[in-house]
Amino acid sequence: MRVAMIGTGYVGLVSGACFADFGHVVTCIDKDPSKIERLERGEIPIFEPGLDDLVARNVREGRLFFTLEGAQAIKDADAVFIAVGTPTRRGDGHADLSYVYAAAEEIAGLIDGFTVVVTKSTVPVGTGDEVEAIIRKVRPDAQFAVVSNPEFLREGAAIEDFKRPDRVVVGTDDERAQAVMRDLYRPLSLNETPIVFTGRRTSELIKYAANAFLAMKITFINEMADLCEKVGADVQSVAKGIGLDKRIGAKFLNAGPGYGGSCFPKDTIALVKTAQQYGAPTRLIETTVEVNTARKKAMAEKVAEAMGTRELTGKTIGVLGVTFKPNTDDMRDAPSLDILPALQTMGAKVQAFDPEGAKEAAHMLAGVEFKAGAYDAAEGADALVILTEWDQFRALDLDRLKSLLKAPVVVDLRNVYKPAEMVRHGFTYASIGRS
Ligand code: UPG
Repeated sequence: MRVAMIGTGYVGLVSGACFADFGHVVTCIDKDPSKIERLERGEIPIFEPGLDDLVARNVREGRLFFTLEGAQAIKDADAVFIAVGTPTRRGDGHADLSYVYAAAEEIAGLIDGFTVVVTKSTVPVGTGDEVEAIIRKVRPDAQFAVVSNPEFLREGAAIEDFKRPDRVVVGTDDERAQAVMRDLYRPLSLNETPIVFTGRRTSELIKYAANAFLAMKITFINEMADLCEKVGADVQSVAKGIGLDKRIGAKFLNAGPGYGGSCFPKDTIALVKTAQQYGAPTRLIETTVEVNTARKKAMAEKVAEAMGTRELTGKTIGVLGVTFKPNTDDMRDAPSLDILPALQTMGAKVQAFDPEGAKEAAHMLAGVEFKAGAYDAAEGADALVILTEWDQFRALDLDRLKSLLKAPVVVDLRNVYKPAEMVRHGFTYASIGRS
């Protein structure tokens, strides 16, 4: 199969490389010349484990191409994927679809022979109808079908999620398009991955419903954690105790500083807006958004509380991890973007270390001093905050850490360490939902 992938952001690049690895011939198209130049040189613009090798191998073996000029690839393609950004629109919280519609216009003038146009981008219900209308208007005679095929890729584990997904969702009633989609994902039939064929609008909604449900699940356990702290219970045991019930499931029950990232914050807000627009408000998700926003701010208070003061002037706080999760350099909607400025507003000086995110974070976190390693971030600090659970923070030399800190206060917002162990090492230790 020949695939054209419009957009070489996170989703486009991972999907393009994985489809090439499935044996298809994939051309990734982007309007940003510097990005295409870098990709052609084999440089990957994002940090995603395994992606550099996957891209290099498929380029070498002649299945993966990058170009600024996508016209020929779109003409030749059996399937053209739209994998462009759908950021929150300034002012009203709806998803900004201008890049999706621009891609549809571009495709419209080029498709040749029966072509499946696939929206991979996360798009509100009804966007597929609009994409179809745009193409139909330009080319009333064109043979094409617009399909919704949402991605469920976690950053940091995206290749695994693409190649071994729990399911693939394909939204189209067109049988020819269904056959093309089945062929594209054929390697997954080996491990019997279910492909859920459904209507296009349903598929578009599945994506938002999935992310909103996961965001709600995290927010639920975060509220349980707060309650645990008050009543002297342990949130990790609560999570285990409920998660073993298969109706609930064990995943996404890690309490923390609030969810962040490129998807949950934007998609929950967009779903709330769509639901309001259609007169069917999703109150649970509205509350989830509110609770999560407040939580990120409350984390700065938690740090101050652990330090036993509200006045942080003259205090230095060391921070480990600023990206929204480990194994990524992505800073989009990272909790650090709320928590660190709040600490600074309270008067603190912040020094931080992140294994991959420092470069990106440096210009988003004004006044934060980035250090070369975890121990450097701890040195001379009045408290150390663990904000992102990178593996390398899981086995720190606690005695060394204690000797470097000015005051032995550790605020572990990811429950990386065991309270008893930290107390044994002489730390004042605060974590999430554990006494
Ligand atoms: N998080 C928690 N506790 C948990 C699990 C996650 O606090 O138990 C936080 C995590 O720290 C992060 C956020 O939730 O801030 C999102 O994490 P995760 O879902 O692992 O990362 P994403 O890469 O944002 O992936 C989500 C969906 C994925 C979807 C993608 C884009 O998991 O299926 O494709 O968003 O829509």
